[in-house]
Amino acid sequence: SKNELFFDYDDFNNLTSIYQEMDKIAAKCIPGFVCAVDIIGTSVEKQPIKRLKISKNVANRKVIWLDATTHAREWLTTATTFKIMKHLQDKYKVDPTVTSMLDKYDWHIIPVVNPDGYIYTWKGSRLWRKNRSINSKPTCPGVDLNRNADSAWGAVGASADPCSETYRGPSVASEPETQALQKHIKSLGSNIIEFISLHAYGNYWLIPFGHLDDATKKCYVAPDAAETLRVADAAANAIEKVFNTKWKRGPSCNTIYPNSGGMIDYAKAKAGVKYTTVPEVRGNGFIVPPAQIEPSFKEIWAGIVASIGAIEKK
Ligand code: ING
Ligand code: ZN
Repeated sequence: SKNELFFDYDDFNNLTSIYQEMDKIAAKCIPGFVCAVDIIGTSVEKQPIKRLKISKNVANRKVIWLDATTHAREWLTTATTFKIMKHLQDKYKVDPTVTSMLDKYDWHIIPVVNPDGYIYTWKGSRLWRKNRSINSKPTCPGVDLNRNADSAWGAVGASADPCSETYRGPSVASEPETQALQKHIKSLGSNIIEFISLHAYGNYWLIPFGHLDDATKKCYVAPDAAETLRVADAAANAIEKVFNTKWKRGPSCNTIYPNSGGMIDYAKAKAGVKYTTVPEVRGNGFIVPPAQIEPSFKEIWAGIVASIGAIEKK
């Protein structure tokens, strides 16, 4: 957007505009709901990590967790969360699906998990992925925040080299951004009906796990793998119908590549969240035209609605 304080839902926006728009959404909360923007943690460079909560303020209500831009360059994911926030706000008591998604669940939305990285991409390094921490090689800053979490940390598909794009960090959950997310995920625990962490790109609905089985050295298969795949299938099939596209689905380990220290694996293995997912939004690159924002919203919304429907029908 041209004016730095003007928020455009059909364009990409800088962090200042994003945080201002979250406050605006909270200020005109949906009637009957309580909205809050909370700072759930502080980044390496002291930026707040902000979460919009749309709730009924009833203890132990189930929560839909939605986050984006763990990786700085994945701008379409943040834009998609804003379309979802606006849809919730504009269509309550207008669209029956929106009404039920709000009447049944609180929403916790973190549009930018990695504010330092996001700011850096706006300063010209458009393809930056990691956060901005200074490590043992000062010429190579940044930790991959999706390799730093406390789940199989330091194993396959993550690097010990600070210069790598998938640097795992000096120790497990070393980064303040990781710590902030883990703390809030853990405190909600099984109250989270579905943990959704948007990434870009490639049309995937990914579920745990990323790591290998110690004994077989093949991709680890969770005891409830068939059930979580049933839900991923429901999501991916619903998305495919929106624009007649193909979406792959399945455990990250064998659907894209083996990995460790991922946040969806932490949420499932360490915080007791049964259904966790990384949808990889549409596109074939990180730099996409703003015209992709609305179709991405339509797809991800369809996936969320279908996955929640499948979870409810268990
Ligand atoms: N993809 C994810 C990444 O961190 C992923 C894939 C999903 C990893 C789930 C771990 C767990 O590499 C992108 N595009 O970042
Ligand atoms: Zn990513």
